[in-house]
Amino acid sequence: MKKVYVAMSADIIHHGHLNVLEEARKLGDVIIGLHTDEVISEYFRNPLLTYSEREKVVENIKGVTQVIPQDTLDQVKNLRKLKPDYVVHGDDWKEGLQKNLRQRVIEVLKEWGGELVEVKYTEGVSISKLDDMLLSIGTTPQQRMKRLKEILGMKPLVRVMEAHNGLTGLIVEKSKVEKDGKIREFDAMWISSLCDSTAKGKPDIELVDVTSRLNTINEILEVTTKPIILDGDTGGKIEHFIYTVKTLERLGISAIIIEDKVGLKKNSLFGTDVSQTQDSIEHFCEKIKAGKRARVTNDFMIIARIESLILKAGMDDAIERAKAYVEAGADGIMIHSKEKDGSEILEFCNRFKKLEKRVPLIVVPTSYNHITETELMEYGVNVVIHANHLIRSAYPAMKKTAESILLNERSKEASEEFCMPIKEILTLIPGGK
Ligand code: SPV
Ligand code: MG
Repeated sequence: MKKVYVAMSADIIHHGHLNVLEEARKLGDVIIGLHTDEVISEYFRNPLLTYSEREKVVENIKGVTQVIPQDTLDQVKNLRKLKPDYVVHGDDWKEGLQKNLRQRVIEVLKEWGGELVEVKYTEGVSISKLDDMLLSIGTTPQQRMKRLKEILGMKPLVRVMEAHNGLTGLIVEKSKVEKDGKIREFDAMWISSLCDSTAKGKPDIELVDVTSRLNTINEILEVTTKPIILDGDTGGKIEHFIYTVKTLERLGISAIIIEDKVGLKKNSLFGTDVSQTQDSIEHFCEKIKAGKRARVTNDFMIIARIESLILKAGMDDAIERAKAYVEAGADGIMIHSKEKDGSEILEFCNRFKKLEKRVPLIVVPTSYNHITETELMEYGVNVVIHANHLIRSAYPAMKKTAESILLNERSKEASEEFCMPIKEILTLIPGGK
C-alpha cells in the first residue's frame, strides 16, 4: 500500500475534512499528522478537545492507519521522516498564511518523488462560523470552570485580561488580532478588586462586599464563555471564605486568588506607603486548606498570592511562603511586585523553578510592563494577568468627553472627536434591533 499523509487539527470535524480523507483513502494507507494543542492554540484558537481526545476521534476514521503528532504548522520534518507517496490537502492553502508552507511541501516531496494531491475546498463550512455558533449557544458553569485547567494543560502561557462589567467582558471575550500569521486572543478574564471597586466609585479596601462582587460576576457570566479568575482580596475570615468558595464554584468561576494579608487591605501597588499587614504562614495555610476542603470538584482552583515583595519582607520569605502554600494545597502561586525593573520578579521565577513541588505561576506585570509575555514565559511563568488596563484606558477617554461638553456647551465636538457613531453603538450588541 502507498503511504498518504494528511495534516489536520480535527478539533471540529466537518464534511469538508471527510472529503479530504475520502480522497486520501483512495490513494493508500492514511497517516494523520495531528496538530498538537500548542499548534492549534498558537495559530487558530484554543482547541475544544485535547490532543488525546482528538487522536481517539481520528484513529477511528475509515482508512486511517496511524496518527502522529504534527508539532509545527510546517510539515517538512514529519514528511522527511515518513517519506509518504502522497500528501493530501484542501486546495484552500494556495493563498494566505499557508501559501509558503504549501511550497515547502512541494519542494520536500521532490526529494523522493512524492506527490501533492489537492482536494477542492468544500464551500459553505467554516470553523470560524461554527465557533460563532458555539459562542451563541453559550456554556455551562461546569464547562466554563474546568476550561482554565484545560487551557493550562494545553498552552505554555495563559493570557488573562481584566473585565469589570458585561461590556468589558465582551471585549475580553471577542478581541482578536492576527500577527505573523498567528491568531492571538485572551484566554480568560480577571475580575480585579481594584477595577470592580473603581467602577463602583469605591476604594479598593474590601469595601465592595462579596454580594456586590457577585453582581459584577453575574453580569460578566451572562454574556461571555471564557473562564474567569476572581481577585478574592484576602478571602476574608476563614469561616466566610469557605462559603465564598462554594458560591464561586457553583457559578462556574475557575479560580480565586487570595492574598496573604490581614486587617484593612489596601491595594498592593501602594506598597509600603500605607500600612498593610501580612498574614502568618500558618494562618494563611489554614485558609488555603479550608478552601480546598470546601470545594466540591477538583476543577476549581485556589491560588495563593504572596505579598512578601510588596511589603519588603524579602525574597527568602517569598520562597518560604511559596513552599508552604503549595504544601497546603494551593493550586497556583501568584507572586506580586511593584518594582519597575522587574528584576525581583525574575529572581523569584528562577528560584521557584527549582522548587521540588511546583504549581502554575501567575504574575501581574503592571509596574514592570516592559517585560513581554513571552519573556515571562521563558522564566517559567504560566499565567500573565493584565489587571487594570480596560478601566485605566476608559476613564481618561470618558473624562475628556465630559470636559469637552462643558467647554463647548454642546456635544458636537466630543461626538466628532471622541465618540463612536450612534449607528455603531446601537448595533454593537447584537439583538437590540
Ligand atoms: C487587582 O487588580 O485588584 C489586584 C492587582 O489585586 S493589584 O492592583 O496590582 O494589586
Ligand atoms: Mg485586588
